Amino acid sequence: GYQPTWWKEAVVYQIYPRSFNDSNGDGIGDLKGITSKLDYLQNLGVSVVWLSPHFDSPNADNGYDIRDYRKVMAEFGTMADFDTLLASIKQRHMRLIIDLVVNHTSDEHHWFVESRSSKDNPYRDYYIWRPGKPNPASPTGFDPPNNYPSFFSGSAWQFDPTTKEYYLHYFAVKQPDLNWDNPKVRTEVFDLMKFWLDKGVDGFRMDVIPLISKRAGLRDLTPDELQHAHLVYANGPHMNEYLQQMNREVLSKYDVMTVGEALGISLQQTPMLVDDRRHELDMIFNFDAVRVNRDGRQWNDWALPQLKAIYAAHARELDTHSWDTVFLANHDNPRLVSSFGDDSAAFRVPSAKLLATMLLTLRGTVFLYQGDELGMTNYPFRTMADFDDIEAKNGYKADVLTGHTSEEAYLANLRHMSRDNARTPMQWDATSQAGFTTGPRSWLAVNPNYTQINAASEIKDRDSIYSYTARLIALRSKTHALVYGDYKDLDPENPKIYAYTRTLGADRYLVVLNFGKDPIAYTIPGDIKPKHLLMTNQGSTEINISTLNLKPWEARIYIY
Ligand code: TEU
Ligand code: CA
Repeated sequence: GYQPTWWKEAVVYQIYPRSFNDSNGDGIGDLKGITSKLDYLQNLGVSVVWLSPHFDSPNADNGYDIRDYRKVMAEFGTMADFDTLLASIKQRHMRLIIDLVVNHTSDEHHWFVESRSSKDNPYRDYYIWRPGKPNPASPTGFDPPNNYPSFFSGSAWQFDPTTKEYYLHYFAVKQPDLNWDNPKVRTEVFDLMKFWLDKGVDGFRMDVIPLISKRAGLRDLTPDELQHAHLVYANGPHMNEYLQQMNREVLSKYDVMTVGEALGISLQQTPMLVDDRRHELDMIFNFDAVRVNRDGRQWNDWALPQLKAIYAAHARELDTHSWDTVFLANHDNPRLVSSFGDDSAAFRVPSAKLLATMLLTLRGTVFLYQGDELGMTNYPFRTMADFDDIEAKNGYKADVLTGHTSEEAYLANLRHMSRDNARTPMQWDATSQAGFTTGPRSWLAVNPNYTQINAASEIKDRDSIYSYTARLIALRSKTHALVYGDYKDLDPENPKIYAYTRTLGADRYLVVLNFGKDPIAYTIPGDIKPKHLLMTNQGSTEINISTLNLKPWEARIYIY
């Protein structure tokens, strides 16, 4: 049996507000801009919007560095604009979840301003301060307390001259980590969560939530651990205890959904966060699939059986008590069609549709990223000046300026991997700046392919990626078998075809995906006879046969 639940059936659409729609011509997307596009989202058929951070921030990391959790970022508008957005979403019977970024704050948050001012300040213990190791040869007189690396290059420790101690920052220097072992910090976080829940938001996406509990003693990492520090940073000794307290004191009092961004958590560990008998989170994002094409920071070729093996592991490790998520893109990853499909002129449209078919027929709550419903692509970056992202810029200093990597190699990798690929403005129409802004420029350059790839032309075209995605969402939304049904991979080793079934009682669905540019005559394993063709991205009509003549990047959904 299964328990129908709104958030299990949800199709979530992620909005990166800076890049979605600019209402006042300053080149920066804003809340009013989002509100004016809600019909677009409703017509697409998504049921939940996830808004990346909209809080007051100096934008060292585009809002993932929060200065005031109860204030709207001035560039995005006012609290009244937020209230209007929320009310307008609810009016359309959709829901809104917001980003909860509480592993760290901005260094401009007043807690940190106080904390760094003296060792006996009441906020000192809100953050993680340690004395350095004395070293007369170092300019400050000290070395960092341990060898922890930051995700954004260099040490995870920053020396602060006022008190001559170091503070911990897993991400940017301007993102000091909160000390969750301090009960006052937990109370502050729970209070700010209630502030937004009482306004009516429907839940949270929780940024790097497995990192909140730090290892006792903060010992040095071994050379091996240094290769994957996130595995040590995640899943600390009190993580589950703090999440249970959060659930007890806050989440359990509201009808909301939670999804943790689970950096460093393996599929095997996933039930430790999401098993519904534990009362922690509803679901998490596991990175195995979205990062099958990289090794650390390096872009890597990937093969279809690897991806299938990951989805098989999802099915194996998550039982009926642990709900899953399905996603292959977000604001931290390159564009869906460029990474997992083929963004060449010949195959961009069918491969984007194939990927949408896969995402919307796998098991778990589906998360779509803005622009992927149009088949937006990676950006043709030429020089370092084209990038905005702190990760790309810090990496350049750490890798290229030190001579470890050549500029060409670094740029070539960034073209595949850079987070800015996904952050270029939404392509609304073929007018200047893609209709994103009425101003002369946008904060990050618009992809020059906007004259071909844009919402205005796709909305009116029944064969567009947008229209096809809308039909898929409608199908999934009314089909419990595609949400709750069992998943079975029919042909795990096949290097080109991904064929699987989703079944719930008597309802039986077959999905066949040709992952590549070769046409293939494919014989369906077992004695599955496709009876009724529900969706195809290539206009085929074949039914009642066991060998399918698949065109390049063809996707089909059958009832059998
Ligand atoms: O991301 C954390 C994360 O795990 C990454 O995808 C991260 O971007 C990458 O590992 C860096 O190498 C979250 C947010 O989604 C991201 O935008 C923020 O930059 C980060 O946390 C810090 O808040
Ligand atoms: Ca604006």
